[in-house]
Amino acid sequence: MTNPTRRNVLRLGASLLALPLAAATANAASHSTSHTVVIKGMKFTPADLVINAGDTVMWVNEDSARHSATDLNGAFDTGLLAKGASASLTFGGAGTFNYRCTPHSAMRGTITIN
Ligand SMILES: [Cu+2]
Repeated sequence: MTNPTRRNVLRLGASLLALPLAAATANAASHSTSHTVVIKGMKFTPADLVINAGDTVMWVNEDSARHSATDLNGAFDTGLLAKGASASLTFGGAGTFNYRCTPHSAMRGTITIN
């Protein structure tokens, strides 16, 4: 556990935080869940993830190549993650986000928040 793994904690931008916070907060307090998306073999697994508002998604890169999870509309960007690095993001409101890896445009994923 002495490996200096880089870990980013991200928050969604102002536009998304403006979504109903009361509902998201109540949900987070009662049954917030953490989900992991593994980046390996030049793909996101699971590529399509359905979560509840208030849940956290952590992307972990297990490839030698550096990858990112970057929303197509600019809502979030993990930045490039080296092998073994991870980034976490908490989603506050309902919606669907389509994201890709910045250097590898064929790598695609979606996060759907209920
Ligand atoms: Cu990539």
